[in-house]
Amino acid sequence: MTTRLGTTITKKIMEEQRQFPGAKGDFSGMLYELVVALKVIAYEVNKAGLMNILGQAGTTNIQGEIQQKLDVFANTTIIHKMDHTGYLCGMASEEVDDYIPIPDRHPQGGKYVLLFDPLDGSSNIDVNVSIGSIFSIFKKKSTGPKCAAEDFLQPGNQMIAAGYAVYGSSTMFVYSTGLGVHGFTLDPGVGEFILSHPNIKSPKKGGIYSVNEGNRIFWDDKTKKMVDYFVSDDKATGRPYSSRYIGSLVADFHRNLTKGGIFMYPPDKRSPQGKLRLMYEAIPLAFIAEQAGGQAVDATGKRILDIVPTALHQRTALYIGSNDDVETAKKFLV
Ligand code: P6P
Repeated sequence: MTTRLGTTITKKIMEEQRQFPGAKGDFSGMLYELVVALKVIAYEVNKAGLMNILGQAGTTNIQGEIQQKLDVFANTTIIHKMDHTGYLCGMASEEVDDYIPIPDRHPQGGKYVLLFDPLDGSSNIDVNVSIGSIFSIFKKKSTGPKCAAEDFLQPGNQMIAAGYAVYGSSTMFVYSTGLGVHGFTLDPGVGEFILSHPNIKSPKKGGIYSVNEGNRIFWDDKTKKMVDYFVSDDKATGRPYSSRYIGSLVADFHRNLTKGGIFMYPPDKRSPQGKLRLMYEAIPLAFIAEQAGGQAVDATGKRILDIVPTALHQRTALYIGSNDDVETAKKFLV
């Protein structure tokens, strides 16, 4: 519905559902539930400083990373919100070793799988810097009521929807079902996401580059030359670019999505495969970037959405953002 508030996310999801002939509302219902889970996480994140929910949880995740209390909270919130909806046959989380089947006590036979990073940018949680949640949604491919590994290891070009929440100066929800990228801002007074950034398109060429320069000594020469290009003096091509790096992928990505620019996480001596995770970081953001007119490639210049995954938590290098800036980066990769 459109009220004095503007277009609610419910209205936008329904509008989009009508563009999919034969849609019965399962996907829409699933997205509604996911949005509620993200609102709960936003509420906790925004008052974290006032509660005993900051700091470390005293556990580590599959990645070997020390879990923050909010990491565990966000992960549990999404799992418990989504596992009994009947829409999913399984889930996969950055925080959990293997995929998460739907418990037998809950409705079975869901048509979708959900993969997510429940709280990305954990190192920034306790210092009040923007963090986010990222998700990918695929259609179940395997036969039978339960999901199988093949349902989770699909290339991004099979994805049906992706998005993220960014918990910053305001809470935003950005998603795409393949019909463009739409951004919603949470009205905390009403508790509803209102359409604030319809049909986001990234500038074809930006003026920002985002990379952790502290890793320079671990880079190969191609990477050093690429980054040096963006900071060389050449007015005709708008260089030097400005450096902006928050250390929260969602926040860095969201800024570049709207303002234009390129985010790079190259492979290096410490992370030869790259640091970021393919299934629930690179692929969903690549889907969004392409829907907004940008692109995303790995260290070989290959389209992220065409990578055929072989492992749930596999990592990748990532060069993502404005079309022309990623095109420039590709020239240094080959
Ligand atoms: P570095 C956060 O831990 C994260 O996974 C992404 O959100 C972020 O882009 C990246 O790692 C930052 O890594 O090595 O620059 O601290």
